[in-house]
Amino acid sequence: MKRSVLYGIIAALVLVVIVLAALVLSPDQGDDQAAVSTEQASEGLADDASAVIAARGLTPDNVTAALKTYMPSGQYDPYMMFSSGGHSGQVHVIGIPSMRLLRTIGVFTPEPWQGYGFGDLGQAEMFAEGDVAGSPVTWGDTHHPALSETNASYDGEWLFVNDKAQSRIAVIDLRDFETKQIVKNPIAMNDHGGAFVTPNTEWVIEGGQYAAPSVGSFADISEYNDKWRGMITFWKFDREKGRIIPEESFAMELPPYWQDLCDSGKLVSEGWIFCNSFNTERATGGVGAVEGAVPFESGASQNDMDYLHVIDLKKLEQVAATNTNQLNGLNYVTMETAVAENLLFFIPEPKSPHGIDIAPNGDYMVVSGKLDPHVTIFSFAKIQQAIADKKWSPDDYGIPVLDFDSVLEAQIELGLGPLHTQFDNQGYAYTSLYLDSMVARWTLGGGDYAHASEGWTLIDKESIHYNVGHIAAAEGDTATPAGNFLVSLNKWSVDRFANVGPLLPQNFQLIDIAGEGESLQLLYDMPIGFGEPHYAQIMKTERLKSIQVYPEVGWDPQKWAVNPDAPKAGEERVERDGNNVTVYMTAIRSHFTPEHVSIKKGDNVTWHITNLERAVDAVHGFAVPAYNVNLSIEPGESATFEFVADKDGVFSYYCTEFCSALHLEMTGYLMIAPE
Ligand code: CUK
Ligand code: CUA
Repeated sequence: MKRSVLYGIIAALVLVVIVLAALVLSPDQGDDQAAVSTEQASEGLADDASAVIAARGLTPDNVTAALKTYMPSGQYDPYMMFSSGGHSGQVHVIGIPSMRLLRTIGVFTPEPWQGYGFGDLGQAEMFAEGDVAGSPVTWGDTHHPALSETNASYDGEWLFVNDKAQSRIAVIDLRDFETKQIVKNPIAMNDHGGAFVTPNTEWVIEGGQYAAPSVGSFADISEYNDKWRGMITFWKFDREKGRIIPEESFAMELPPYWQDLCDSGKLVSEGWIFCNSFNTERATGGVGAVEGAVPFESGASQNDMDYLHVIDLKKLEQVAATNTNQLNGLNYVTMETAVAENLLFFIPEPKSPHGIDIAPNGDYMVVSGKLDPHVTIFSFAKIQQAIADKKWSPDDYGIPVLDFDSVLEAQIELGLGPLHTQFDNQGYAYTSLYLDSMVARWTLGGGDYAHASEGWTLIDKESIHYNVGHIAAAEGDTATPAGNFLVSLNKWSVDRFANVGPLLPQNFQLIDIAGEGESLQLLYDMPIGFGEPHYAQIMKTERLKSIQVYPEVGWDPQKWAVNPDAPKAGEERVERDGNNVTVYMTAIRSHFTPEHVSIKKGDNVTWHITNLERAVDAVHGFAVPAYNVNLSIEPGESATFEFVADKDGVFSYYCTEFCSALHLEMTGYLMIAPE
């Protein structure tokens, strides 16, 4: 084909996609320019666009993908993805479909730009609540962010995330995108099946991972079966207070299988909780000649079936309410009680499974068996029937194991290494295939789903770069999936981006899932050079109700109220009471008041700063060298830090945000005289 003919075809295609894009990218947000009409698009644009396409050597698919992801300057993404940051300990907020990084939220790890964890007293107290066995720990391994839900749909208010490394749960406030609470689980050292929420966020679920004796206790590994335990914890969330209430929370003792991911039932299955497990072999590891045993990787992969844990949370809540047994101060329901009260059932599930995901109507439970090429679908109605019929036999701990065949709905062979499943608004499900490096689309073959008449059928497989872990579809784990987009969260990224050294970025790949049938299209690669995200949730941006300026001057974001000690304009001062010095400082463009703070070595210093600004954007930072103080004080916020003046000298404090033309002048001297 002649080049000119080819360009003509491409130009025609461009026109088609421009029209499509004008429909897809609704111009209703943040922009007062009217969208161009089809005729306007065709005039003038075609020649320029085809020249660019030719110069860059783009294919028609490339051009379509570019137009579907491009957000013109000033337009907002219709979706926001909240991604875990793995062992960066943070959460990252990314616009969809543009894949623009909007915000990093400091969670378990101090984050300097947000002045998070560098002196602020409220934050220091919060971090201290998350101390592990009495030791401060300044990192975490975030795996599963969970947006708060109302009636099994996201409500845009709160975000929870777990720390796998230390068994902690953090509460993030989506009014200001700041972490407000870190809770350490007193009975477990690590977790994995968290955070997940119940459909109205009454409970934040934290499932265990590697069985162990409870925190602070020791039992030899030879006593694994009797003294080591798994766990699941239900943290009570108080929406009014915006906090988890440990005193109203409880845990349930589980056999020392390795519990994995969990999910909450919803709609018909509301009140039931489902968690995978692996290592039901109870392998205790030990490699080769040195330790004389079978390593975990093979020891924990012997059984063809592991156990899906099915928990009757409604009943468990009632039992926990009158339960007097405690472990390390946490209300602890034993396995004995669980068996006696029929709180816990197992279902055999193939094979060393990873993800458990509940279909949008709550009627089907989808298990991905890492070492099995199928997804296995259980029916909630059949589970209820099997429980009513007592179709079970006990495991070694007396827990009833339901009969596999009587609860099975379907199995679909998808490919190698199925891990996680998401759903859309068209009656399709999507499963990541780690070993195949693909995302499979299949039909929900029962219930009221749109493709039920086609049965449980594999429809399409889209190749992704490789090593996909989780996938996240827009609102794809709620009762109201949005469809449109899915992100494949791939591990590492060999050959995909310019070399930045031996530690490779991860790779998020955006996939268009809006069409039907075999229409999946890969749109965009986003390198993630700041952690290894595991799961992410994608929410409609319009659900957010976040603020831009704190409600009143002197605001304490931690307490969500005005701090009575917050310095006020005109009342700035330095007070001394013996060795105790209190600084009352304000910040407004472009000065701190006072600009001189003169104290003595050995003083105990409490320092309050209020940002008096009411304008959106007018953030000031505050940094003091040598004392490891670094704050971000957003409009209206008041912050406090404390230190002992153990070094004399002159320390220039300054504003770290480029806040005005005279930002460099926004400084002052802390003068600490020798004793
Ligand atoms: S896990 Cu990492 S890919 Cu922690 Cu949810 Cu599956
Ligand atoms: Cu305030 Cu720079």
